[in-house]
Amino acid sequence: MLVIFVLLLLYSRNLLIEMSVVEYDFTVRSIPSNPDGYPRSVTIMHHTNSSWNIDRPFPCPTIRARLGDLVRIQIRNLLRDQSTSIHFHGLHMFKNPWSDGTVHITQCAIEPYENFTYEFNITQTGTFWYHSHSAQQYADGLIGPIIIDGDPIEHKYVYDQSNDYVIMLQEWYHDDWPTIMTAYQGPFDAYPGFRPVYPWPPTSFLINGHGQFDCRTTDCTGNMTWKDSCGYEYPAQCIPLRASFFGRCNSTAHSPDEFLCPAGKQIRLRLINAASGIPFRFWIDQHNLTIVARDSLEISPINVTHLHIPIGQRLDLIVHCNRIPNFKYTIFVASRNSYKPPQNITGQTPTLWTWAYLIYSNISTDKRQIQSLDESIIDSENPFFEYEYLKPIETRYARRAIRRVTLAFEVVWNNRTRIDALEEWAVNGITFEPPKEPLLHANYFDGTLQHSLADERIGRVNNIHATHVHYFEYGQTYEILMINYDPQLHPWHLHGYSVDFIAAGKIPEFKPRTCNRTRRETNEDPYDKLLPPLNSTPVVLSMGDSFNIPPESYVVFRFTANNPGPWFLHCHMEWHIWPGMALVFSVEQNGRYEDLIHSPSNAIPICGRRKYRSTKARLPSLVSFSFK
Ligand SMILES: [Cu+2]
Repeated sequence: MLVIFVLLLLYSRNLLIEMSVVEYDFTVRSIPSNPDGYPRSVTIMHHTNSSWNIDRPFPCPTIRARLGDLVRIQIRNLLRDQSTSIHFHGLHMFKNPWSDGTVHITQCAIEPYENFTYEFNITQTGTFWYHSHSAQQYADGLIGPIIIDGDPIEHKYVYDQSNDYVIMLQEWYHDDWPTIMTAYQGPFDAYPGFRPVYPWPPTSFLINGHGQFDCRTTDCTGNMTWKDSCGYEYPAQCIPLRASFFGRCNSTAHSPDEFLCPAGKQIRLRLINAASGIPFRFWIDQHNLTIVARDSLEISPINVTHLHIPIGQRLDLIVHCNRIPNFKYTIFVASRNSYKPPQNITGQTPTLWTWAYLIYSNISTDKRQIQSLDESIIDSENPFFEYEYLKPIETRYARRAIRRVTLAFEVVWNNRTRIDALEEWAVNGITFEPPKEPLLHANYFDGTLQHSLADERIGRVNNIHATHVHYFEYGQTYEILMINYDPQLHPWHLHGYSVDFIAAGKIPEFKPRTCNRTRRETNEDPYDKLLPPLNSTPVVLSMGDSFNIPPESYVVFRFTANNPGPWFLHCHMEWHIWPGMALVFSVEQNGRYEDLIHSPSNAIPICGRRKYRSTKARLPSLVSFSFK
């Protein structure tokens, strides 16, 4: 990292802020590694001027800056056969969608052997993360933490810098994601007898890129199918597949991580769920957790014995080191099915878990306290945890909304038709298709998205395929009602914003599914009775950018459209985006972004239809990136 202290002094709210330019130069490549002991190819990013960490190639390097800094990140793509892009999850890129890093939406993919530079001002503090936003690439390893120093937690809670830990959680597979997606989305009877394979279950869980896989498990003939709620049976992934192409599996390749908790002190844990399909449970034997921030925003502190964390979310925790110091205490990371980690529950969602240790000194005895929580005293199944418990630090009221947008989503299975893939997802009946060029380019250069939208086509299961966009007028406040008709939870993420959640609950008057997969029509009447009027200012339950929508439930949020540009709203289960569980919020003024956002660098690559048009792209006239 290169920090240039240019000592730019800016006047901001009458305060002098010292602004630095923080520069990174990263290279993306694939290497062999064995995160859980099973060797395979992984996709990583490392400092260009130094080699990668052989033992722990990911999480990739931490990006660290302060409020007001200008961050410049050059990405060199040395992957031989994949394009890439980097999304800075939770950073709003205020009036600067050029650096949001979402392929198809805000930029062209960074092709093999090409470079791209992200440049943005830091306008928020706290815990964030970055990941590839190109295909399912981040699930192959391209993830890393972002820490913006100077947040309120630093000032309010006492802990040493050396006891400020990032804990990134992932689930892990033994095949790479291009292969997994081909199996999942491959057509029925691609060859006689082929059935699409659901990307479940994962083989292991990783804490900061390390896990332990039991290499003795070699039998692949067991009960590797699962049934959906309509009784259809699907092949599941076989664990552990086969001998690795890359060499021997070694269960003890990595010993569990240890986190030092000095007796009598406090530590900070920055918990980040960087999984591609798993909501995690997290707890530490014998220790209470104080949640102090959610999605980088300080919350009213709450003490819990355990917590749920959906994909994409960040929870900052303070832990008191106040137990008997000569024990090791287990840090548990489990799937959401059970708090009884050693027990394997067979069936659709087998319980997986992994662990690390909390130690009080580097000479802690090896006597371990292993004791799972007493399920009788914890609310282990509350799916509305984040809406009930993660409250803003001060009482906050949502702004009046001018309009409600309802987004109802469901799976539209294809197993009946046995044509194409296993499943497609639809939001309001629309299965998302990428546009013909990045939406940001279309609007900025031509003033309209229309010609960039994918050609609509009729789906096979009462759905249509289209580039699903909702339009919002700059400066206005809107209410979004999201309805999950599916019997599983989905973790959603909105780019560009933190939103105010004002309601969440089970779907009123819910009718069980009929299994014939006709599209559900949403009746808004029950919601009109249930929800506060649009012109009211209800109390905000929680704020964030990454949120869980529980099974057969609804979640309502309000947001003020003050950040112009095309912002992706999508399920963060990686295998749900591609089959269509996504849409775009386009925040514009009179249909345009141009006068509201910063100018792009004159070097932004163009792609898609623009590349082949006879008239040249209208390139910006400014020679350098400017901040208005
Ligand atoms: Cu999903």
